[in-house]
Amino acid sequence: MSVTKLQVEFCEFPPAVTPPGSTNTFFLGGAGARGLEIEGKFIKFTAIAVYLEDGAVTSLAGKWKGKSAQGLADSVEFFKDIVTGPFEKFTQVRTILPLTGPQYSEKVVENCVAYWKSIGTFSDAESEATNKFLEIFKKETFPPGASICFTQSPLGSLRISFSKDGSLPEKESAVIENKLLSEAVLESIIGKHGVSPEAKQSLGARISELLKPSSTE
Ligand code: HCC
Repeated sequence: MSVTKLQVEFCEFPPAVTPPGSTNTFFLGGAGARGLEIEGKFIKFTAIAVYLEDGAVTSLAGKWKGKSAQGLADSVEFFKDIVTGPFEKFTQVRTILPLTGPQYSEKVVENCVAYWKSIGTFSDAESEATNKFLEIFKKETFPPGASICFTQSPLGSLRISFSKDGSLPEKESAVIENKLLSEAVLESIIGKHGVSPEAKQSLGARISELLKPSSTE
């Protein structure tokens, strides 16, 4: 597959990876910064890359082939199909500014819970899974350039791993078996109210290109 690498601030994301906890190859679907507006200035906190298992292209083609970059980037359903599709996903979050484990994980959990409330689901299993998630991050610190990695299987396991730089961790630090949490972590980044509109634009443009009739025949 012909995909390029991407650079977000000082973070370079290679075009293809084999993530921890998987034997498959994944392509770089898209990447972008996650920032916050602070006193009128857009401050970039993290750089987020979303990789998809190679089989994702065939899976997405049926419904999305021939759609424009903007058509995909603006479609809530397109991102839903990425989040819930029957292929593995790998998300690499790199810190641009330093964050502590609790700072990062509390934000993620807050967004996941908001998402579940919006779709009317939230049970003891999710409450337990989010507690486990917070526990895993409790003692971590992320200096600039560190990586927080999530390998999401379509069956619902969420593998979490860390590295102090851009290199991929050899093995995962923890696994949480909860499908809704695994999906919500990615949904909170690229879903309807996702924290990285830049990553959504990037995914729309690159996947539109990959699904161009000429490049998939
Ligand atoms: C999420 C929510 C947040 C992030 C994410 C997924 C994220 C957090 C950045 O990747 C951040 C910035 C400033 C803070 C705390 C966290 O990248 O004070 O669902």
